[in-house]
Amino acid sequence: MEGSRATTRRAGTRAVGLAQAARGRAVRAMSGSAKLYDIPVSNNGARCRIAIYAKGLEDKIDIVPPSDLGGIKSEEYMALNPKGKMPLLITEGGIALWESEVILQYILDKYDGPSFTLETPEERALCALSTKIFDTYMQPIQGCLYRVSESAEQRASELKVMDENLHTLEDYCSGGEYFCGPSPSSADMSLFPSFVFFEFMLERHFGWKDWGYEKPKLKSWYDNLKSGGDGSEFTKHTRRVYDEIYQALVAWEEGGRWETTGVNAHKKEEEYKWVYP
Ligand SMILES: N[C@@H](CCC(=O)N[C@@H](CS)C(=O)NCC(=O)O)C(=O)O
Repeated sequence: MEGSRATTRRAGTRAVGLAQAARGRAVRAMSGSAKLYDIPVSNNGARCRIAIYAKGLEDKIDIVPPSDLGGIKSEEYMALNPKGKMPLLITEGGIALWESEVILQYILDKYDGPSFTLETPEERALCALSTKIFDTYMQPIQGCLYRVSESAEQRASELKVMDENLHTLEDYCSGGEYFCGPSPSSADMSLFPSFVFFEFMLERHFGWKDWGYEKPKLKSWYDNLKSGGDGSEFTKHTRRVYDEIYQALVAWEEGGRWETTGVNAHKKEEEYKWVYP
């Protein structure tokens, strides 16, 4: 796809028509070095940032803010990602890729260096399943922890589903150093950044004593990736992403986010359950 077939059109213009896109061909933007549009607080984008750091790709993929294209809801950005969300990858050849798991798998597949592929089909299936559980049942409602919600009832019911799915993930966590066992995989990259949200928000803003109650495997996995220690190269990168997200969440907190999004007001409605267990 790279090289001669790459278009030279500016990012933001529709490089192929809708009919061509509809035939399953990728939307192309500009060619040149790859660009990941993302910001530090973005937990979905962070799975791609871990891959970029862990494969040593910072000179091959520039991480730039969506504001370079006028922001995620600008016409220019939405021509490249019609959902208006981060992350967005423009490949070296000018293909616009979105959905963080698709971008992550592309980065792991495309570039030299460790592929983080697990050894057996069963391990790989469990890695994919763990990520799918999060992306299908948690990611779409994680906003209940920090965004405006229609009502306290809706926020509380989504919080309950989050809690249930944390228990489901506990069942699939290896209990070893990494999510799927002794080796790091894409499941670590995909899940860890969101657990930075969970620890921060459930304990500091929802008053949970322990975000990982009754989930010893998830806790020890998370603590390992958060530690950045023990001589493991991989945990240095997860720790780096932890710091990026944590600092951004502190800035949200200082800006009064849990007040302005109505979380604090909802928590006063005592007929709903906010603190687990
Ligand atoms: N399923 C998408 C979710 C993307 C997503 O929700 N991204 C967040 C940042 S982590 C975002 O752009 N939020 C802003 C918005 O929805 O307006 C993915 O995995 O890429």
